[in-house]
Amino acid sequence: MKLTYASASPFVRKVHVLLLETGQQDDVELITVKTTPLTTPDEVFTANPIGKIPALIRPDGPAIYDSRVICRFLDARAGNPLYPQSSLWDVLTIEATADGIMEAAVLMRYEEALRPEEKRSAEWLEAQWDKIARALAVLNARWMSHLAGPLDMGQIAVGCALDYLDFRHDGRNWRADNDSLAAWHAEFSGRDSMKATMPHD
Ligand code: 99T
Repeated sequence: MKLTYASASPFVRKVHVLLLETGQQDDVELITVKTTPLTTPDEVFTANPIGKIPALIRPDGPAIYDSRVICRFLDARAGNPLYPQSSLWDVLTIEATADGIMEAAVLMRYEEALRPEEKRSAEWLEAQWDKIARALAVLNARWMSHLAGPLDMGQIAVGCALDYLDFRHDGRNWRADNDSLAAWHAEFSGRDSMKATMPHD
């Protein structure tokens, strides 16, 4: 199998960390691509008509896409260790919260990196950051005992989302109002799979 890949993408990183944590890294070749909403290589569109990464290209079936779909597929292949049935709805909700943080943070990144300065909207950027701040507050207040439990896909997604905030929006200082989450993140970042997949351009 092949995965459309960019180190900077937190969505791709979720899949990469899952591969490492479940010992499937040798089953998937990483195909490095450069894609933005304004420049989409043919191979990205071929795998996903929406033009986003990651997509998982399979020899025996259609390519599948959206990181949540790919993560469910690869986890099922490994016997479901990261989406345990006993806490499935909590795991999926935490993953959706982390993905929402990533989506807002990536939109901010595109606004700042791709739009000419005179067309950027400070109001729109702040509205995106407000979503992120609300999601962080909920993780910090509601989900810490879950995050402290056995490894699952919710934790991996939150780890990837927080590292992406450091990578692209360091100046926002997400740790300021989220002490518990910051302490959890410091420990979670020590995992080999997280250290091996730190984002870079
Ligand atoms: O929006 C585009 O056309 C290209 N963007 C992407 O492919 C981003 C890369 S993160 N991926 C997604 O937005 C995937 C979201 C989807 N719901 C999923 O797979 O979960 C790039 C970040 C950066 O370069 O800073």
